[in-house]
Amino acid sequence: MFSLLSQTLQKTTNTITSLLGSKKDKLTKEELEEILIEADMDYELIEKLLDSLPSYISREALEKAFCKLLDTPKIQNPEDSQQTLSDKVLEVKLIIGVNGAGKTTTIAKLANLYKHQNKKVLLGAGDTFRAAAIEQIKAWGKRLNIPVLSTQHGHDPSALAFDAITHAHAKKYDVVLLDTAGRLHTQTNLTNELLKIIRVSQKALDSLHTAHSLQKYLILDGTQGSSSITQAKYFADVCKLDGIMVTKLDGTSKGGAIFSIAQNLGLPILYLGIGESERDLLVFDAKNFINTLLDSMFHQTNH
Ligand SMILES: Nc1nc2c(ncn2[C@@H]2O[C@H](COP(=O)(O)OP(=O)(O)O)[C@@H](O)[C@H]2O)c(=O)[nH]1
Ligand SMILES: [Mg+2]
Repeated sequence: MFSLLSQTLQKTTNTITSLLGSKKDKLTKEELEEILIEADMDYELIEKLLDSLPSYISREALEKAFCKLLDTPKIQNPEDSQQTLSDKVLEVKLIIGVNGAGKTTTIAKLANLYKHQNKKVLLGAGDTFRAAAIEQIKAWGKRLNIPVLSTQHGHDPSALAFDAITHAHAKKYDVVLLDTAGRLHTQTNLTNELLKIIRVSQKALDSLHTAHSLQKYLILDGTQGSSSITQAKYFADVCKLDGIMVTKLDGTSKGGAIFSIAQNLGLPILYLGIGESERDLLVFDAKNFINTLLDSMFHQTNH
């Protein structure tokens, strides 16, 4: 029986097992180094990790070291908050990232998830830069039967954010998922635009005099592996991010980059994108992730 996660990570784990030739009881530093390079952990982190390990590395030792890498400063996972119906909070989630990272698809997946948690969800078509982006999110809305608030191509996305929040409050929605544009070639514009969306959204929420939260989630393309860290840092510098979601892990052998992303940004990884449909979203479980990787390196132990 393969779990969804082990299916998703199959390219990464197959690469590891075939590099090793067979599963081991202990790994040498050279073997581990080669595996981690292939799995796209960034080299600085590989060196740091190898320094902390003995010459012959047991599964237990590596498990401990891996766990440490994913134990990011425990910023409370905003997705963990359990709300009772009596303390209704309007949650606004701004979805940020470069073009093609998987923002709009992830919005559809999150919307589907929240809908199944009986939350009333509104989508905001905030990528007004590309006409096709507005059509794309509208198509998802239609398919999932979730309303989408949109404006015309080229219009100010912060005005759309304001309208979506005001509308969501008036109509008693629980969650607003706001799409954003991801073009990188005009970074100053992107920065200013993002900052304005955040400012306007915060203002709109503050004026409502109701419990609310504004979260900023960064979407990273998993097929880019550790090379996505530069862009991730750019976004983290522009605004205080609340968490990361890594997409397209189904199509890559660069699963080791998850460690690099978590370490370099010090942010929780919340979800993994594991396909193109609305159901292809996995809550990130560090223990499970680590054990899946270890299973491809070591003989099974009885723990
Ligand atoms: N295989 C796979 N494809 C994905 C995943 N997430 C998004 N995609 C695809 O990546 C492409 C870009 O996604 P999109 O949501 O439009 O990216 P955006 O530009 O950031 O909004 C689309 O073809 C999606 O179907 C994922 O987790 N796995
Ligand atoms: Mg999009």
